[in-house]
Amino acid sequence: MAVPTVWSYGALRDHAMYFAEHLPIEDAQRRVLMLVNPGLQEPPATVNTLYAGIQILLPGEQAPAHRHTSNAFRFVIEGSGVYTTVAGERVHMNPGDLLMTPGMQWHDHFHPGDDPMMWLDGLDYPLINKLEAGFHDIYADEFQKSESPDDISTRQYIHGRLNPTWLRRDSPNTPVGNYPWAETERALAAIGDDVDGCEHDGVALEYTNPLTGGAVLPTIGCRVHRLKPGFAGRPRRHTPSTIYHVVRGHGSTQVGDRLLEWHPHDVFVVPGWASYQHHNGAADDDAVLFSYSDEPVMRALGLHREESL
Ligand code: 1HN
Repeated sequence: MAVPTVWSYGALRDHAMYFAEHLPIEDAQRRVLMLVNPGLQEPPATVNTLYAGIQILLPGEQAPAHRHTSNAFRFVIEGSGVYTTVAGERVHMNPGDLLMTPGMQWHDHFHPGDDPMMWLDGLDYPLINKLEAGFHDIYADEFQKSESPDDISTRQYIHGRLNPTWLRRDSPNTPVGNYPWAETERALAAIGDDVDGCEHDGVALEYTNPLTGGAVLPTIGCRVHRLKPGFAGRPRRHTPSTIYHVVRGHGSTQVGDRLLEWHPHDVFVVPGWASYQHHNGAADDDAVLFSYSDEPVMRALGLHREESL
């Protein structure tokens, strides 16, 4: 059973750097530190249905192309310069960007920049494996060729409410390649202090599929939360299991009987049906959290349930 856990970025970063120095990318294909929940070691998972991993890519390195049924996304932590090629399109990565790799789309990563780059990988592998639907293919060549204009799937949908009419597709996945951090900041700034937001989750915005208004992936919903200075959330519990990543600020979240203290870039989890209560630890600074959960699965199965405490 998943237990409330926090992983400190300082320790993760040191491990990732050590790993990058000692394990050639050619041997690893991907260098990912999986954040294994102490209550979910075999098979390993971060919460019941989802994984979180910290991936590191060094300047000059390439992670070769593959695809899998598992849906994935990346949330960039530090560095710049990397682009990931997803289904033939190069998608550039900068801190705070949320990039999509829906199931069965070929993807490889290349780092032409100057500094190590690290990001959070989110995947639904634990769910897909439990469903015995995990398939994985290796690309015939090592890397994909660029087949469309760079970042076009981001640029075509960047407005969010003005969408290309010629691209309506019947897909359970968002057509957006990247939700850039600059746009996320703009959305939070546009709201400012004029609303209180949610009494549990703060000013919480969901990243949506612009064609449906629904979640970005069939199994994973993503959000950004602004906890105003001094924010003290009201406790609640819900059936979705949630993984949080701290974008900036510091604070704590009481999860069941554990108090999880968090700082920039830490990762922590709120297991399904565990009570949680967020606190922004600063009286005059925002705390900003990114979160993802299996809420779309709970809703699709009629299992979504929540309770204010
Ligand atoms: C994967 O394919 C990636 O493509 C990252 O970057 C993390 C964790 C488990 C299984 C596959 C990637 C992964 C992964």
